[in-house]
Amino acid sequence: MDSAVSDVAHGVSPLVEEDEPALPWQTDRTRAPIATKIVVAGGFGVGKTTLVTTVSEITPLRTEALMTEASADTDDLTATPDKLTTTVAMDFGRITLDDDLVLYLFGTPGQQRFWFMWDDLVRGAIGAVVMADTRRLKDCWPALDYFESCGLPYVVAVNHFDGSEQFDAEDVREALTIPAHIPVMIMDARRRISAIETLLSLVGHALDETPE
Ligand SMILES: Nc1nc2c(ncn2[C@@H]2O[C@H](COP(=O)(O)OP(=O)(O)OP(=O)(O)O)[C@@H](O)[C@H]2O)c(=O)[nH]1
Ligand SMILES: [Mg+2]
Repeated sequence: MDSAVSDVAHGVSPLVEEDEPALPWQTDRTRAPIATKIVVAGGFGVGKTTLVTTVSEITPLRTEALMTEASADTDDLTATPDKLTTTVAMDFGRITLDDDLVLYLFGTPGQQRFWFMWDDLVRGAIGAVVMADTRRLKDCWPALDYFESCGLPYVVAVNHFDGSEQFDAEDVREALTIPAHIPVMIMDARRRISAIETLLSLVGHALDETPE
């Protein structure tokens, strides 16, 4: 699929081909922007803060705290040996798509001791991105269970880490037994285009799932 967005840090190019004339609704500046809330969830250290930071057009709010040896037994750093901090409340960022769709992004904390905050973080959200790392797929189970049980639309985004084996999205779907109607995609949370395509997929899926 041709990418619909630019890879620059600020401003997102219109979702139309260059030689395609803009439709009247696309140039109507009087339309009020639609604001939506999206949650970015997943296991510890899977790249939630990275995703929010990569796409945000404002300076993202981050609540990182240094990790100490006290967490060594609970937080496995084998997959991310350079990781020094963890999110202790939430990440917050904003991205405007197509001039009038504003996504407010809320990244969850990954450590299990902060899961009690999820009920507050998801309130009012239209959907969630559940991030997964193929080296530790089971870490995303709690997030999958959570969104399945509360009925919030979600997509699964496999954050591909350098050096890890690359799998097809369909292999990941099978491994996690994700139903056919839920999008599963391979992405890179450090690449703006890739992260925005994940968000667009979630918005499309949430629209499909939400009754008029
Ligand atoms: N190679 C690679 N590294 C990544 C990618 N995404 C994140 N990282 C790195 O992986 C580490 C974890 O990233 P974070 O964004 O802090 O993960 P998180 O899910 O917010 O972590 P917690 O809030 O502690 O649960 C950081 O050191 C990132 O630089 C990726 O796509 N590829
Ligand atoms: Mg984080």
